Amino acid sequence: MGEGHEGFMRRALELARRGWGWTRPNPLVGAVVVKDGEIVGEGWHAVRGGPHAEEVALRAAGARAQGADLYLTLEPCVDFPGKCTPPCVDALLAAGIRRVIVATRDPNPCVDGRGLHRLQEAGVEVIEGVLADEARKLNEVFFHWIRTRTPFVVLKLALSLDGKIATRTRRSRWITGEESRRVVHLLRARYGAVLVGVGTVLADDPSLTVREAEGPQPLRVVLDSAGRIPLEAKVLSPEAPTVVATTDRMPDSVEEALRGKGAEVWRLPTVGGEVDLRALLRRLGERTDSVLVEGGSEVAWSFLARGLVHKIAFFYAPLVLGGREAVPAVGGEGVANPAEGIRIRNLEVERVGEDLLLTGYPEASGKGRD
Ligand code: AOF
Ligand code: ZN
Repeated sequence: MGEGHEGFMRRALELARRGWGWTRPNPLVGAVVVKDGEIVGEGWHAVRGGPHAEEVALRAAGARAQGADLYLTLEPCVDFPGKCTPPCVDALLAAGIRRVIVATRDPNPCVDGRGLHRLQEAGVEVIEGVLADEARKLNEVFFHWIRTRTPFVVLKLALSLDGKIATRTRRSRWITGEESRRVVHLLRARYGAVLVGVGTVLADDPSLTVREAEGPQPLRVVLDSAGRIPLEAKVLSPEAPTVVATTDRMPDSVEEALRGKGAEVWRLPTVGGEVDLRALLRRLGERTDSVLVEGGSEVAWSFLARGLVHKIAFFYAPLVLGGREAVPAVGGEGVANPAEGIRIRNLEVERVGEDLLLTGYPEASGKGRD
């Protein structure tokens, strides 16, 4: 696998990122057409329902695509029921592409190797696996959702160095800096839904919209088993849709009032009197590909303890709050023994302004711990 392949694939990945936030639940895809060592066409998937990356790049290349190489961050698609664009494999063959270099296969069960197979059958050379890890990471949401039809769950917390998300007087504004807050808005645009517990609504009254970044508004979800959400809560504002996830404990009058404010009310099965999070995720997966869980402390533990978090994003501020009555980042029962703790794999650290952003993947995610 030569340097040249990686260079062009890196460019394709860069192009793919331009669709950030707009393609869900479809993947981020980039395409580069190369003839005699030079780029003669580029494309990316810009918006859900719009043309695929391949189509855009082939159109840009025009007749120069004849006999050229095509670099793709994802296997090209084939025809399948319910699809809204023409299959890319046919377009590649019609354009006379000689060789296709892909980063990864498309895990969509309707594609899953069929695209590559059809190319090979038609005599097109296929090289697979160039920058595969980068490509899988770029589309970690799509890879999860297309296989499970449940959302990719990211737990985001803003905490002090000593692990608190609010002071002893329950105040949390602001622990992290402005840059971190801007990054959070970018995350809200990327992920399809944002979720908080009703405790956070009562304590902070967040609006959970995207304001400090370019991007689509997420679906807002409030976990509220008993129906305690105030009707004047900012999360019920009209700028973005809202779901209140509840149980039969919510009085009918509250449900009616919430509907009157434009919110959807989902009465879900329960576990120990609270909303069954697995049932919630199954229903949410019919609507979107991902959810950013923004707390609070009890909600964080509920998701983590059940093995329902796929990724964490913890923003640490260079600040110590102290206080035995302060709110810990993660509440609940916790574990009795350090060996039972939830281990985080592939931890990465980056600086965001004065803060540190730690990302990683909880080990037991998806398997379930309860
Ligand atoms: C995209 N953009 O650039 C590529 C995709 O409904 P459709 O016709 O847009 O097809 C969506 C599927 O096509 C998607 O789930 C994925 O399997 C495949 N590839 N999708 O949105 C692209 N190359
Ligand atoms: Zn396609």
